[in-house]
Amino acid sequence: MHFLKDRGFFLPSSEITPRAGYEGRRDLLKLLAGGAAGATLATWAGRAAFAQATRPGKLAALPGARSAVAGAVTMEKTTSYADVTSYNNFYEFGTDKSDPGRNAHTLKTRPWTVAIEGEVKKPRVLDIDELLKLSPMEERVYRLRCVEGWSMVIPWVGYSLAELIKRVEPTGNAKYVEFVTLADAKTMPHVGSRVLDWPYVEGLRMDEAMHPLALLAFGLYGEVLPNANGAPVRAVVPWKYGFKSGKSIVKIRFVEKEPRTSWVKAGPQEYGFYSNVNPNVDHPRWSQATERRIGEDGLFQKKRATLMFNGYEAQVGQLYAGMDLKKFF
Ligand SMILES: Nc1nc2c(c(=O)[nH]1)N[C@H]1C(S)=C(S)[C@@H](COP(=O)(O)O)O[C@H]1N2
Ligand SMILES: [Mo]
Repeated sequence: MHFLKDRGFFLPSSEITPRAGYEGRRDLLKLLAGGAAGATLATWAGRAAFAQATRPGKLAALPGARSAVAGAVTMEKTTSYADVTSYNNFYEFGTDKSDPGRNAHTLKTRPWTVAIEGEVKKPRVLDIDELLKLSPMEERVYRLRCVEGWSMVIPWVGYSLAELIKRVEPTGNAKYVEFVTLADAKTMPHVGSRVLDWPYVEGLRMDEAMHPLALLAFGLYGEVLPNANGAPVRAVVPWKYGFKSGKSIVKIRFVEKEPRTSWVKAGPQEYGFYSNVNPNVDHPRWSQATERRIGEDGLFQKKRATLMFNGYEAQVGQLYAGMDLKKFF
């Protein structure tokens, strides 16, 4: 393949964590638990820290070293794998939260390619298995806050979107990045329904997309993404409402004009392009001041206060300095 000759685009193979290394980690964990941690093991563990929770063992392993990016690992308790994979929004499979978990088994995640197009010096079509090797995998434990008022804490596996962007070399005309996701009526039963304009499209301003917290995710809980969560590759933008994080991406386009995104098309008064989590800007039909953490909904459980930029203000607030966030909601 021609682009493999392109030195520096992909990781050298020595940098890719071999699967055997990951499998060995479970034995290592047992050793550590038994108090047998030695100096050699400590070095090794430092290179590949592990998820807060153990691997569910349902899908192929996808380990990631704990991210060193500022703010990338919240210490909050993670939402259970069962909740993360059965309470979803993925309208291509139905609008009920339980639909993706029940219906997304029909999604075919191989073969899969992601086309990089538009205002870039190196447009190309990347096979998913090449995209996986582009940069070392990191574990990021992010809050995800849905515009509907619920939230989760999820240990994702992936690398900064910036790693891909740097390698394709955007031109000076690239002001926005558009994510186009799969719309295949044969495998996605709800595509064709009139709830949204398909394909599902999302977008970011270039500086947002280049922020190290903007993640290209391939896995969660140390395994590849379940179909319901947007396999084989999705965006995760933790300071924005969940819908900005497009699932099952097939195209990444660099463009000059603000992309017309699916939710803005569906309801421009309700969903803006920016969609930064902002407790001070109500949705026209409900308050955004509080949220319900999935898994904590006991009868007397208090709602949580929603944080500005979903708690990532220290990291991303500067991107919006001088902008009226009521106007650019
Ligand atoms: N292609 C696609 N991506 C999507 C959606 C969708 O319907 N289709 N829903 C979004 C919404 S509204 C949310 S809250 C998150 C949910 O991600 P999760 O189900 O993995 O928690 O995915 C986002 N990405
Ligand atoms: Mo959402």
